[in-house]
Amino acid sequence: MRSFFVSALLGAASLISALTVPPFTGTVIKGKQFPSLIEVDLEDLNTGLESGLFTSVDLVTAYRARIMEVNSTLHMVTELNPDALAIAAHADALRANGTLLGPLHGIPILIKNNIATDDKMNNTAGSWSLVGAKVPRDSTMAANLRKAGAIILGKTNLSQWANYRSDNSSNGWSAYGGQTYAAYYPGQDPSGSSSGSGVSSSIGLALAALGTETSGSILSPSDVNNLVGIKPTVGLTSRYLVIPISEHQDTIGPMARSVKDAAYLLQAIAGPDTRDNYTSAIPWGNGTAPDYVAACDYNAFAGARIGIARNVLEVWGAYTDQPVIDAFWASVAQIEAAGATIVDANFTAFEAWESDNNETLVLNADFLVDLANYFSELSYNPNGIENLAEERNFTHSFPAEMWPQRDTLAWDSALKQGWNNTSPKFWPAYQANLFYGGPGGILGALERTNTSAVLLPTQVSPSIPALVGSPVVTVPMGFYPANTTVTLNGFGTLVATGPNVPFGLSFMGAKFSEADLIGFAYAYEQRTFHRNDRQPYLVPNIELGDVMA
Ligand SMILES: *[C@@H]1O[C@H](CO)[C@@H](O)[C@H](O)[C@H]1NC(C)=O
Ligand SMILES: *[C@@H]1O[C@H](CO)[C@@H](O)[C@H](O)[C@H]1NC(C)=O
Ligand SMILES: *[C@@H]1O[C@H](CO)[C@@H](O)[C@H](O)[C@H]1NC(C)=O
Ligand SMILES: *[C@@H]1O[C@H](CO)[C@@H](O)[C@H](O)[C@H]1NC(C)=O
Ligand SMILES: *[C@@H]1O[C@H](CO)[C@@H](O)[C@H](O)[C@H]1NC(C)=O
Ligand SMILES: *[C@@H]1O[C@H](CO)[C@@H](O)[C@H](O)[C@H]1NC(C)=O
Ligand SMILES: *[C@@H]1O[C@H](CO)[C@@H](O)[C@H](O)[C@H]1NC(C)=O
Ligand SMILES: *[C@@H]1O[C@H](CO)[C@@H](O)[C@H](O)[C@H]1NC(C)=O
Ligand SMILES: *[C@@H]1O[C@H](CO)[C@@H](O)[C@H](O)[C@H]1NC(C)=O
Ligand SMILES: *[C@@H]1O[C@H](CO)[C@@H](O)[C@H](O)[C@H]1NC(C)=O
Ligand SMILES: *[C@@H]1O[C@H](CO)[C@@H](O)[C@H](O)[C@H]1NC(C)=O
Ligand SMILES: CC(=O)N[C@H]1CO[C@H](CO)[C@@H](O)[C@@H]1O
Repeated sequence: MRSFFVSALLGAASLISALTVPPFTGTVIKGKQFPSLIEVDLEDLNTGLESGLFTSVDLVTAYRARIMEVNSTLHMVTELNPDALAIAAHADALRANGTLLGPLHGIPILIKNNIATDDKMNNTAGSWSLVGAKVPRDSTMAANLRKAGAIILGKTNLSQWANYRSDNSSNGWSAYGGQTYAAYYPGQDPSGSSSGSGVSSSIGLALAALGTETSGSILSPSDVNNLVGIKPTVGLTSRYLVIPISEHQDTIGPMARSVKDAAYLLQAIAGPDTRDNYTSAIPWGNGTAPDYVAACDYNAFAGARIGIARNVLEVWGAYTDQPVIDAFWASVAQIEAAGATIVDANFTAFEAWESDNNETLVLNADFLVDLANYFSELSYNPNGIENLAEERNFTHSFPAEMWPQRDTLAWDSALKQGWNNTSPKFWPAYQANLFYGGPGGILGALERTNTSAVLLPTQVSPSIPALVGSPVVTVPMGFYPANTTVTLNGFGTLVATGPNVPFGLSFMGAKFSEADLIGFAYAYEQRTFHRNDRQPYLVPNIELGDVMA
């Protein structure tokens, strides 16, 4: 099985190298040229909507058709919102009479299938146990999107339970949604756990998507799907009615094709929420929030001090491929040329952290409590599951959950641990995390070196900021070259690295410094535009012009 798969992929490799990449020709609408939906940004869409070139109904129709074109190959969307066309028609009616709810008015957005909506869509985290479950109201993320005028187009596939179930599963696989694949190489590992959000945003199946992150689940799929991903500070975006892993590490953020689009989305979803008291840490409270869109500044590097976690690069260099390292140092040179002062900003406790296991203790302890809390919020709970032990029983006895081929070792370990985040054992474990992420990690590095951001290749950036809930923004930095040897994931079913697979650059900052990070990410993106260096092997053909005939 494994060797058959590999040889099928080697055939695909010659296909890739033979690919001469055509520039996207876009579409003609009412005699006017309009960019392809894989290239449009929010401002393009708003120009088209405002000038009457097309409507939000046309947008929903086009995006749905594009989803149908590639869904049977990539499995990136688990359900479409049956009300999307009606919501779009309402947005069009509001626009026609001069009511605009904001820059996202009438714009289709996909959300990960762990962010609940009080509508006809399921919220499952990819598990059959939650199919049919109901929530008493929208999650705050969904409510904020709707308040901003966005159309929730559908739900994206994910690594089941946001990758907190198995030790031997594959990224982007869920029992309910099947196996998601990325679009830059046949059979490509989409990474996870916001896998479907990454694939969908990358090939233009919506303007952009929301993902969630505990450690890497926005950053890593943004990395391999050629996207900008913002992992916000824990507490900047409310987790209310988002299926949790850990209250100390979970956060929700945008995955988009440009920094500015990601900034528009962050503006719409960020802010305090009485239903998630971690949001009371937002330093500006209910006062004036930063303007993330205005933070997009071509000159952001002028006079900035930017750090490099050089010791992390050295320790993890062995696991990071040469094309990534080369692109990283080329990027550092460009950032310096753009006016930044570059200094070492080492994570002094990094090597000690590598052999520490307190993060697992904290996540296990949080998951036991936070998952039970989520179940208790449901207004309809189809299988009456109230806690992790019962969820594990369901999963072991429901054949479509594919147990034991896909194990439940993460849960076995949490249940075996036997204590949760109300135990006195929790505090020292959490304090250890705060040390490795704080004084010994990113926060200490920023403070000691008086820098505004620290750089790392995104492949190695998520772990340390995850420990303290600090923000990271990733931007496309390059692609593996055509002669890259194909390697498979641990499960043996997906292409982990191979020709044409994208990778990104991370800007890591202090808590609630998203506006600064967005500025740097924009200044880097506008100088490099690496997103456009290569194209996916699979792109839907249907454009707005095709659905408007
Ligand atoms: C995706 O494709 C499958 C198989 O072609 C189909 O059954 C399913 O309805 C599609 N899902 C969506 C959301 O379009
Ligand atoms: C605009 O249309 C919407 C939806 O039909 C309606 O609720 C609203 O009252 C209208 N506003 C104005 C100013 O006409
Ligand atoms: C939600 O799940 C139910 C039960 O399987 C299904 O009938 C329904 O179509 C799903 N909703 C959507 C929007 O796919
Ligand atoms: C936050 O809310 C949780 C339950 O929702 C509660 O256990 C905790 O004590 C609260 N923390 C603060 C600081 O209010
Ligand atoms: C924001 O306003 C809400 C309700 O008005 C209040 O409960 C909350 O404490 C305020 N949060 C902050 C950080 O000021
Ligand atoms: C950072 O770490 C690297 C690798 O261990 C080392 O060579 C360098 O001197 C360190 N920089 C500072 C400022 O400590
Ligand atoms: C957690 O951190 C403490 C303090 O640094 C350390 O003694 C302990 O060995 C760590 N536990 C694990 C499981 O790594
Ligand atoms: C957490 O641990 C406490 C103390 O052992 C226990 O009473 C409580 O039921 C546990 N909570 C959950 C959700 O398991
Ligand atoms: C799990 O299933 C076993 C065997 O069917 C049963 O004995 C046990 O009580 C169940 N545990 C929970 C928490 O439901
Ligand atoms: C996954 O692990 C379980 C045991 O934990 C094992 O039964 C199963 O065969 C493994 N699956 C694969 C594909 O290796
Ligand atoms: C790929 O080609 C580059 C030169 O274009 C070369 O430096 C590199 O070693 C080659 N890599 C492999 C894996 O053959
Ligand atoms: C809803 C949906 O798109 N489901 C698809 C998920 O992927 C599996 C294959 O892995 C398909 O069979 C489903 O149709």
